[in-house]
Amino acid sequence: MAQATISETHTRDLDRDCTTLSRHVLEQLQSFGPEAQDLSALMQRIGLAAKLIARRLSHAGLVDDALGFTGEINVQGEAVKRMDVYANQVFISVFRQSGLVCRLASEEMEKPYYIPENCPIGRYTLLYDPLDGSANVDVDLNVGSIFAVRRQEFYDESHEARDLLQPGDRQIAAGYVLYGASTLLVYSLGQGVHVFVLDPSLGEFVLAQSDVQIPESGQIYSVNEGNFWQWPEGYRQYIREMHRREGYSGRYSGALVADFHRILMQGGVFLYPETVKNPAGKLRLLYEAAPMAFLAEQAGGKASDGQQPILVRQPQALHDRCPLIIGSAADVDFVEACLAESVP
Ligand code: AFP
Repeated sequence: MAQATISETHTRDLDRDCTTLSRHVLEQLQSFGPEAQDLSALMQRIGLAAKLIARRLSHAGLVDDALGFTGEINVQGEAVKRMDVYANQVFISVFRQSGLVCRLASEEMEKPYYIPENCPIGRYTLLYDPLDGSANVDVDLNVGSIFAVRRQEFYDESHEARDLLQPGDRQIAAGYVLYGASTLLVYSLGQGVHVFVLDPSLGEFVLAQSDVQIPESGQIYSVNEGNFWQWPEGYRQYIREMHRREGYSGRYSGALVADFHRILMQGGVFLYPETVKNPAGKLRLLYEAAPMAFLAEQAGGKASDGQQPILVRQPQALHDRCPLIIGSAADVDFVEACLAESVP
């Protein structure tokens, strides 16, 4: 086989290092038009938010006021962590004076946050979970950020974000950041799923894998089995079946981003069923389930609430919750079949 010349090797390495988020968006959209420029700049800002959050997480144990709770309760009725507040504020700060996003909606804010100076030209809304799995922060385990981008239809606050109450198939981009052994950013513009790794020496997210496909099936199931007796019977039947099969492993970290990333790479299924405590499910539709469902479908997988695909589920309110079954197509089908069988 012919050896690559030194100059060919340099060109290949440099090309790889230069495939940053902003360049990748332009390549994907094959355009330098205004929409492509906006989305490219928007992804770059999300990358900046991710770097700021990763930086703080990397030495949180040494920073006063980085760990623990604030003493407040958020709109979801959950105790707010200091890192939740910081991460939420990071997204607001990076989008100020950007001209890109007029409105931000997050798990941590009861109502959408308007950035008036951006509104005359900012045509998008960013929905996000700033720090998914934040209970993991204090024990130095994986956490993530989840985001989705939608086109904005109304530009004043009196409409109360009614345009956001539309199914997830209206998302134009979605992704997540995984703060793990390395910091990863995974995103899709509706043209496949692509993985970027933060190269600390460059301070840039660099393309590591493009067009990731979820395996058709896998041997991992990811669920909080502590809730077993709170689930509908169909989920219990599915888990009993997994216990009987050889080669299957349960893996659960308490952070959707981390658990989904494993499934994306290795196949299998993540489940968060409805429970007695959370009869509508625990995960938030608009900024957790829908962005992940967008990615799953783009990677050839599936995402369901047990009755219908997540991407067609109609939200009734900004902070709606839903059950989530997501991952390899064959595994999601099998969970749905167990649910259908158990219906009296
Ligand atoms: P936060 O986003 O409030 O940190 O919640 C994390 C999460 O929504 C999701 O990432 C996990 O999969 C799930 O909750 C864990 O919940 P349990 O602790 O009930 O298993």
